[in-house]
Amino acid sequence: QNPEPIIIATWKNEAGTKAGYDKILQTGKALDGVEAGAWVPEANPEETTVGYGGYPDRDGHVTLDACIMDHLGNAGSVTFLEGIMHPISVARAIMEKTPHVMLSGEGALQFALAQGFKQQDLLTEKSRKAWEEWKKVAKYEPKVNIERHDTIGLLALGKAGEIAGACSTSGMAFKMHGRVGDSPIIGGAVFCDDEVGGACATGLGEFVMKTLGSFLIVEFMRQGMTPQQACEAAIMRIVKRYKYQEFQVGYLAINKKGDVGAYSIQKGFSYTITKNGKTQVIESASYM
Ligand code: SD4
Repeated sequence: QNPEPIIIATWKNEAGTKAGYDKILQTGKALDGVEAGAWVPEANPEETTVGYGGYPDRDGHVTLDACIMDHLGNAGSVTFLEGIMHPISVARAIMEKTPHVMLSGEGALQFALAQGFKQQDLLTEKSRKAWEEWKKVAKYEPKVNIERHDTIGLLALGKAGEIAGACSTSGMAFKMHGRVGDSPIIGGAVFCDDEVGGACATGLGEFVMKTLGSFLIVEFMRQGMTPQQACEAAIMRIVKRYKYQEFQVGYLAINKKGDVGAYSIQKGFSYTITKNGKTQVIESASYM
């Protein structure tokens, strides 16, 4: 058991992990922490990969994917959602208030509105301009670290040592309309099991989906690997099979003792950790 809360997030997300950590201090719950952590980039118009201000798809729509999972194995997920600033909270509401795990598109929006979420335009002037600029050549090229992959994936241990995980994104910039990535896939971008620990993912979602990375990492930890070894083994699954030179995937994992692992294909992946009241951004090791 780990009575001292810990929260980690993909990339440089100090404001997110701090907000999540403070929330865990208040309510005790890891689930509240990962949700509060995701709210920060979701509401930040400067953050072009998550929520409000996210880059649109090639047709100019900001479409959001998110998921959340708790220590009891409950999960909620939302895909292809438009016009709602906090998809993570819609995912949580799906988990807590419906018999389903995943709602998508128009149906997800109707559910969110019925739950009292407010609809708003999420395309900022800055992101609209970036899209206009992109349209001149209109080439979908998800280049490594160049587009600032910074989908937020979060894992936390709450005051009872219980685990939770979450992920929120606007997906790959200028993707096809209707494209859904790994971020709402339970077992893809997020998985946790309170007997073992949790994992989360960022990067080019297609490869996380094809290898079901977060589930794989948790199962590797169950078999005895450390979080670091498990992240490395999951990256090797991708490296062995695909043209890994052309894209980035990064994984984070935590076990019930609070040991953390991080590994990516390319250099340039980092993660943020808040524990004992202190926040640090740490450069991940990488395959390349
Ligand atoms: C996706 N995994 O939609 C997301 C993108 C991402 O930082 O992680 N960006 O494929």
